[in-house]
Amino acid sequence: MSDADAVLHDALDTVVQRNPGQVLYRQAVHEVLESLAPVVRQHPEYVEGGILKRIIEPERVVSFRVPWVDDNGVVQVQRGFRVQFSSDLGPYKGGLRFHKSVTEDTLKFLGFEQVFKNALTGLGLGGGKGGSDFDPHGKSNGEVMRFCQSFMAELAHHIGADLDVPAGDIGVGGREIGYLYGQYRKITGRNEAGVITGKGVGYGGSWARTEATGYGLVYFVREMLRDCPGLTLEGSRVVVSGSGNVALYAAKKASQLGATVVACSDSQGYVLDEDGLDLDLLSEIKDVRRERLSAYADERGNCTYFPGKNVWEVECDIALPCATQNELDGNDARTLAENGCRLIAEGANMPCTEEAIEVIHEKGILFGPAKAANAGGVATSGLEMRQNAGRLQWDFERVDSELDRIMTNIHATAAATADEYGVPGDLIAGANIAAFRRVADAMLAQGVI
Ligand code: NDP
Ligand code: 2IT
Repeated sequence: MSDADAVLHDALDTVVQRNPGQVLYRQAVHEVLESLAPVVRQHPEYVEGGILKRIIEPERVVSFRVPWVDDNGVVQVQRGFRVQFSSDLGPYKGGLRFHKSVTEDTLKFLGFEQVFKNALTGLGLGGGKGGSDFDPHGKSNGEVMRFCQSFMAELAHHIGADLDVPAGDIGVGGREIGYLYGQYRKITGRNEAGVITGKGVGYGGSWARTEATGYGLVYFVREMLRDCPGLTLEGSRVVVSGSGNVALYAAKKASQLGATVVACSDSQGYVLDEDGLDLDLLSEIKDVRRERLSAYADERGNCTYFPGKNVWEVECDIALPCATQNELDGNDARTLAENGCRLIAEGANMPCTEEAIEVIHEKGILFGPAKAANAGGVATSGLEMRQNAGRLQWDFERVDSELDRIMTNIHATAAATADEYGVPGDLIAGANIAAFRRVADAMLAQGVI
């Protein structure tokens, strides 16, 4: 084993020893470290500066009790967390996830990914993530509000516009951000708009933040397709998984650019609509009425709902996993390849398992990794922070064109870095190495702190 390999092996071993049972965190670290051998070989200063030992340990993990009262007057208790992973490039930055499956492991994996994703945006953003095992499904607005207020009663002590800036993720959209920000203002007595992003455009939010992750994903796909002769978005057949924020706006942008988006899913099943999904109806059902996807099929007619089935069985040219981690495994990747899929880009964080990624490589499918492909959401959050700091608001077109520029640049950087380190076309390695170098150089410059 070379020295570089030994250092990387030791770092992964430390993660395994120190974090028993944290399988998602281990998977996320493994994927990054696997890419870094060429860069560690060329740059002994990273080993001498202890960078690999330092980046695998979050700066701080805050864990707290979140008591709230449900509509029946019963006291409920949830767990809340904020993982402040790295502040080397700027304030900790990353979303909040409310989902029943959330544990410290989930948020450490997401926080670790966020550090590298944020580095790729080129903005001054550190990395963090937070959330709770609260399940918003089926809760009334009043219950969601009381939960958010209790969550913020503790979180407020740990965040700030120059310290740590949360945003949304699974289960946290515009409604929750509004309640969270309102409670922050109440607690601090201040209008500190830059403390949280994803706010409504009427009270300090940025135009295009709602659309940004999905739109950015499709801008990234457009760039990838320059290396895919014979396939363009125009005329392609696309499948997305999920039907939340990322899935909906990825589908909208893909169909604006001429694709037919034939299927999407939720945790209960998927819908296949050969004419192309009616995205206004989908948005009304999921975003406004907060109903299940099965309601879409009931109202739309002439399409089929498959309860309990896996959306990756649907034939497509382009697959966009936009739901959750490890939702696309090795068998799904084989099915997609057999059905002629030529490009997979990750809208969700770590949606493809390690085995899926191996199959995708073997089969020669183009692959856009999450840290690069879904960075448009946090990049636009960075633009929201910038607008808040300047006490101004840009129009939709300006934010959208900045987003497009950033996504185009991330693709170019990942592709050029892959070439430079001898793995042309490997956007996973290109993105991981480019992001690592930016964070590592900032750490070296600032000393061992
Ligand atoms: P939403 O809560 O808006 O939507 C999540 C969607 O994924 C829902 O359709 C949900 O179905 C489905 N889903 C969630 N968990 C599971 C599960 N365990 N199994 C199957 N389906 C599931 O979240 P977002 O769209 O914001 O986030 C989706 C993904 O994108 C996440 O991985 C997130 O980390 C990532 N992401 C989000 C960004 C953002 O700006 N929002 C930015 C970058 C990445 P159901 O309602 O049935 O649970
Ligand atoms: O995973 C992500 O990048 C997000 N959920 C968005 C984070 C943000 O701060 O906008």
